[in-house]
Amino acid sequence: MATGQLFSRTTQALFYNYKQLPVQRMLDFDFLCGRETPSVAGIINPGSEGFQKLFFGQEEIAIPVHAAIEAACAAHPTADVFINFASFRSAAASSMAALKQPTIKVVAIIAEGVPESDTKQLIAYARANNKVVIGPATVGGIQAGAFKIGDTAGTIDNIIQCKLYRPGSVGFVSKSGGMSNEMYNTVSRVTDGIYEGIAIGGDVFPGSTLSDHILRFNNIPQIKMMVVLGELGGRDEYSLVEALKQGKVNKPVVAWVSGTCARLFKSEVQFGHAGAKSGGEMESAQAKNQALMDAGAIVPTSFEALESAIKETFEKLVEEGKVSPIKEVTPPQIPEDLSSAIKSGKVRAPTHIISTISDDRGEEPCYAGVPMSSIIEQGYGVGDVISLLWFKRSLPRYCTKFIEICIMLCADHGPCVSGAHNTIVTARAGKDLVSSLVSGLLTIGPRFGGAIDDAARYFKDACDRNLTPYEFVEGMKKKGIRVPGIGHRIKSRDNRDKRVELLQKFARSNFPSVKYMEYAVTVESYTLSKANNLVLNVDGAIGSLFLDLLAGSGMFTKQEIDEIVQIGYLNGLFVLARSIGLIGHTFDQKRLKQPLYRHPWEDVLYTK
Ligand code: Q5B
Repeated sequence: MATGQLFSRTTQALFYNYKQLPVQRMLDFDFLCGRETPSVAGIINPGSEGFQKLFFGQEEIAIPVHAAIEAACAAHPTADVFINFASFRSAAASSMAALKQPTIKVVAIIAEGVPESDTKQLIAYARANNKVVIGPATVGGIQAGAFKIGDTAGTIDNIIQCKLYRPGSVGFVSKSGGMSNEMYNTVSRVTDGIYEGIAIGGDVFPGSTLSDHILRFNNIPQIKMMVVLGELGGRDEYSLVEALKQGKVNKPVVAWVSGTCARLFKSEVQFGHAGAKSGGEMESAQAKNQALMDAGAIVPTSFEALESAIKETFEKLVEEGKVSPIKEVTPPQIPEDLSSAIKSGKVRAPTHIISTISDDRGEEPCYAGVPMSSIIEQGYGVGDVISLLWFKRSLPRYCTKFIEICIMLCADHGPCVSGAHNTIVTARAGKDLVSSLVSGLLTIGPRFGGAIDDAARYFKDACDRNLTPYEFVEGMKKKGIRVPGIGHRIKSRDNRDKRVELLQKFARSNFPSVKYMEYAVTVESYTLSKANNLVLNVDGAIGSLFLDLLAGSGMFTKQEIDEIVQIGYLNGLFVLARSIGLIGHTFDQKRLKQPLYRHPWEDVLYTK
């Protein structure tokens, strides 16, 4: 592998399997380094296309999203790094597909648990084609001040603290991603900082090895010394030992293999990484540290002494004039995300919506403060749910039962009424459920089904003002208004509406008072004296009885009753109920495979 730089300040990557946080962290790092172009050229999200909005400093940018690797590579031919956030199940296949793209030079595989046989195939292909694999099971790597893979180096605060926004003189390679964050800190404290850091990953077969990167660092003039953090298990460190012995590395190498504590355990121990297993003597941390020391690496006596070993090595290079002083720069401030600023109490922002009936933020949704589990466990019905969501209170059982009766009685009234007719015609025109439903719902209004609110308004006003039926009806006539809730196309004195009778019967035996209903009945007696079909209809019965419910339940103030009537809650009962029937009519027509409806000519009067 050898050769030199993998990344630069213009390197761009394709990010596979979108994850918001690591991509945003890459872009924040770019901004911190003063990069002109974002380091993520495109996102690949199998099966979806479009754009993903993210921040580049204070500005929002739209990063293209591609459905396939090939399409992304074709669209971004200069993006040569492939950052693979796929799961362990699909990481190998997608990595191989990326390696096969001529534009891709480096593939970083984040997933843990990629099958070793798959990794071996990736390694073989990469080596044969002069490409670099970092990982699997890696956090990635970073070139200070230039390019960063995913979550490498952690938060922006850590990156600033470790001065990773500008290059130093140290090349660092480790197996562990977590420990590399720790070491970036250590290196920044005792040297002029990191030039490049790579975590090769903790698997038994890493895509690229410790020595691969050390030999590469050796060819990068800006790197003056190298730090290696190995770990027990496997034999990867011995390829570095060989390289050192063969004189292939001419810059100082400070190395430590962690896991010396493994000898304290009586049996074989598996540490965090798949490859970090205390095996035979050769694989022990002690043996590897000794071999590295014998080969010429600077190996401290303990992990605690690693920092001073790095410090001394760096100071020696300074004394020898091999390191030129770094020009310090002040990185720009990354604007804080509104959500985190709100969380920490630093800013406040006005909300855009106010809601008082339900809340889905907790463990379970609540309707007017009542958790979903209580609604189910306490046997609430649809009437109770309506009482919570519409009236924001738990109404007595007789009230919620009345609501349920209204819903059941108004659910349907045959195929010939306005709403059902529209729904049937729409369904037969091949439209979908929602279109067919709303087409029917849109007929609900002052003549059809939507007279409940007006009935309640006018009956309340007339009853509260003690108008006689004569004064009320004739007063309406003078104004040219038909009495809402009175009259029906097919119901009449001799063909009473059963629904009205049922509602009245229930109310008479359950409501404390039926004052408004009785008033409506006296109005009906008067209108019936004018015409046979001027009966109290279902809208009028519900409107007048709901006034009795509101006034008699003792659950509403006078002001609240006026507001409910004024806003117009009550047509909601018919809308909700009739939706059941209209949905039924839609399914019925579709089930019957009814063709497009065309009204017969014979049924139209053509005239001039
Ligand atoms: N006249 C319902 O009218 C209908 C009068 C009136 C005084 C009145 C009509 C009306 C008020 C609105 C209302 C809800 C349009 C009805 C429903 C759901 C449904 C439907 C279903 C279901 C019927 C003949 C004569 C005229 C009029 C006079 C009529 N209504 N006077 N107050 N309210 N009502 N809607 O039969 O002297 O000849 O000029 O608007 O409450 O929608 O099943 O079908 O479940 O689906 O077309 O039940 O009453 O009568 O217009 O020919 O009038 O009576 O002034 O007098 P009609 P028209 P005149 S429940």
